[in-house]
Amino acid sequence: MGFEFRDSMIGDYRTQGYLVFRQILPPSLIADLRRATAKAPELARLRSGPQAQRLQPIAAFDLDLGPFRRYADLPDLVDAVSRVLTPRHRIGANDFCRAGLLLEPAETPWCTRWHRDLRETSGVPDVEEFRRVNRDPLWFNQINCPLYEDNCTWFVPGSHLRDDFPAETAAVEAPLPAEDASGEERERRCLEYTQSMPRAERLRLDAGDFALYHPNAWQTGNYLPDRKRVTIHDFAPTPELLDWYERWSQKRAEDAKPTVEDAKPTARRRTASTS
Ligand SMILES: O=C(O)CCC(=O)C(=O)O
Repeated sequence: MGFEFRDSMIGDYRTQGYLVFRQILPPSLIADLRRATAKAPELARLRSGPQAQRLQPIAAFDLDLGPFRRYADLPDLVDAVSRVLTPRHRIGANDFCRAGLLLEPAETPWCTRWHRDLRETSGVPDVEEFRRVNRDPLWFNQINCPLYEDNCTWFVPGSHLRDDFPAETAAVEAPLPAEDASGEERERRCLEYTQSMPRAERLRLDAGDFALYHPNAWQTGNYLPDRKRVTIHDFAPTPELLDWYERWSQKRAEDAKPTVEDAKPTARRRTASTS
């Protein structure tokens, strides 16, 4: 059965922080997107090595964006996103300026640490503003749209609406597998690590599903080299959210600029600080 919108999805998304539109992409579009992304793993590995996990932004690479534009304009998808978020949230805004492709590693299993994408400490343009918009379930959003079955993403439902629990911060720090462990040991340890987060759920996605989720909820990814992955990683911004990211980028660039103090010779700085 194809995708059908249910009104309960609107409330589910706000309280859980994620939602999956099952089989919303038609097979013909999946085929076109698979063709358009066929060389993405090679491009990503040439650029970042065999364990590359993403190619981003797609607009910076020699990929046919035609099928991506058809995905962004898909009537069922535009309708579902506008009902769960608002009609002002549009996929493909700014011609996929932040969209990427999530890929499987070529050599060995690995996982990222549990994280929230953005926190007050992420160099946000205005901390008070961030506190307010971050508790609005519709302000930030992220998308995973798999072109092949994808079981990599893990998520803690409801965590977008609250601060961290102590058991969660402890789970983040649990040990990850050693670099030189065997593939099977790494696979087992990464799985145990992701499962150790209280209330964590795995997003079990099939080709053509569309997961919408809050990027500042607890999330992680667990990756196996023998499970092909090509998943569109995207967002559906409003003009205000695009502006927020622009201000965030500018603030981070300013924060990264060396200060006069940084430019002083190290010995002089050491003397000054002890005098
Ligand atoms: O690979 C994934 O699906 C996880 C993505 C993730 O953790 C992130 O975007 O920060």
